[in-house]
Amino acid sequence: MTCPRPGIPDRHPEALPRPGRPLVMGIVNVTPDSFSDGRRWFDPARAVAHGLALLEEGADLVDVGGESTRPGAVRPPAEEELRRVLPVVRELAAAGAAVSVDTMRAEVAARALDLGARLVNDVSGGLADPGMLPLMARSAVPYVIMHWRGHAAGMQAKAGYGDVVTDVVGELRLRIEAALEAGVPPGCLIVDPGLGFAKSPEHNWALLGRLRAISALGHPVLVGAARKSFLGRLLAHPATGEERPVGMRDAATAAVSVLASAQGAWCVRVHDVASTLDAVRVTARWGTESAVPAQQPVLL
Ligand code: PMM
Repeated sequence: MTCPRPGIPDRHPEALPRPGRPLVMGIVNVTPDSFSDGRRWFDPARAVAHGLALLEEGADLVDVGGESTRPGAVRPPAEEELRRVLPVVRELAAAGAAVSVDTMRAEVAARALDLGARLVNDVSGGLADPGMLPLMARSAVPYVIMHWRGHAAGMQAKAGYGDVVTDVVGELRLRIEAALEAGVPPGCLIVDPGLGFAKSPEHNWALLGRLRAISALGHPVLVGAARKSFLGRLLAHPATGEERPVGMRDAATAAVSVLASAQGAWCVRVHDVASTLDAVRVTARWGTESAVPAQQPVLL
């Protein structure tokens, strides 16, 4: 399957990287309130410097977002999201980076694409903004559809499932169908189980353990486990029960990256690029049958 962005053939430098191993997407949160790095990169100049540092570490893509999706977060107005994200996308794209924009808003996605973003990462899978799927149909760029049940403010109350894997696969299938109906080319679609989004730690572990059920949807899979609280809980202090602090979850994140890669993930989205890049390189060299993803989307 290909994702035909007009005028950009497969091997064009603007196409996404294709390193023969799972891609590593570095996170640049231009937010005052993200759980893992809120406020650290809120200033645009610092966000750009951080994005460049991630590229230096070897990130294949940098994912720029201006809205925190931590449970309970309040949405910024669209103007504010644009103000946060656009200067950072512009500078990183101008520096030659493969930039992904993490947004649920069609207007933000459209403006970021105009400035050179190459991928749209929509955690709502097209549910938050009715303009998103038509935009993706017109733009024909790689588009991440994540499993989502509602905005951060009330999402944890929606974490009720029969069998979480069956339910998530079924709901992702509906979003794929909606995207195809809107005219998004099938080769542009990437799917993501949405770890932590209306999910308990048990739900996240079940989804990771059966990741192949997500790849069976027939699209490349992106996994975003980095530093999330289910890892903090797993690694809680044995005596006090206190969650492992956010900044001390990168080894566990790299372990998830290894196992997700071995199950055929196309891309892992992480804060600490260096550790995960080493980990996926080892996995690819190990030669597990799927450490080189079977499904390569898109322009690649
Ligand atoms: N998680 C967060 C934000 N964006 N995008 C995708 N595709 N998948 C995710 O799991 C995901 C995401 C929240 O994590 P952060 O605050 O560390 O960015």
